[in-house]
Amino acid sequence: MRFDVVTIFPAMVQQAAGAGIVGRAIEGRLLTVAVHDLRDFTTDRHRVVDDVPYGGGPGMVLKPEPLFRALDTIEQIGEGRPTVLLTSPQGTPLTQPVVERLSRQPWLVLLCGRYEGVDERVRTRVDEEVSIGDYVLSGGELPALVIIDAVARLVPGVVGDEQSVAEDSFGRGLLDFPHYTRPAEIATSASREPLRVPDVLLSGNHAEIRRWRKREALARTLERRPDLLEHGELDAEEQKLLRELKLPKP
Ligand code: 4HQ
Repeated sequence: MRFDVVTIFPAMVQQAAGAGIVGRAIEGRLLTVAVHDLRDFTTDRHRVVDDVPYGGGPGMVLKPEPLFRALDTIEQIGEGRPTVLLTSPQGTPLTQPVVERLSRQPWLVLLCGRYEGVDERVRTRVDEEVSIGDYVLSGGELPALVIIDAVARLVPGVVGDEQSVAEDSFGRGLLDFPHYTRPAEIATSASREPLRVPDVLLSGNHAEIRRWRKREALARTLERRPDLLEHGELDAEEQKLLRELKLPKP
């Protein structure tokens, strides 16, 4: 899969994309991330990318022509047309189903806005606006990196353990269950109880462990994100566990 990112902070995007699991996938040629400096597509001596808004008001707007030239150049690279995304608070909220849909595209272009936003006419070249959440950032670089990270994990081979991707939180539409590692017990101060790993996880009873994890994932989801249970992709066992969790405590 290929990502092309257009930004006024190419070093920031290059740095972050080169780290961790995504960085390893780039080295392994599973992914290509090409970062383009928007200023390289200006034609004036001072490489100006922004201008004042028509109609007045505070802040600056990204000029359209450098973005159009960047897109013209990028679209020459491959055969076929890339899917062009603009990161913006007005966009489609980024959820795991949206991430899955984007991961089926072979080629994404991410336009990173800055300042108050981009000239509205740039949207004629954008296939979809994507928002990473209802808060205001100072630029689209972090959203672009979030999109790349979430999408890249679904490209076969990027995450070593395919099992972990399939079972991940949201992969199943529920919050994750609690995780523990050694030691099985941690002594704390004299007045406090030792912190123990739940016995079931040490039992070796894998059917029990699976049920416990399901119950914990459901209990957490019910407690913290009941909205996630509304769409209901629960199997029969999960529906039963959920009914039990909702019963008043005896
Ligand atoms: N931006 N999700 C870029 C965001 C944002 C978000 C603010 C995008 C500023 C210029 N993007 N503009 N939230 O806050 O995607």
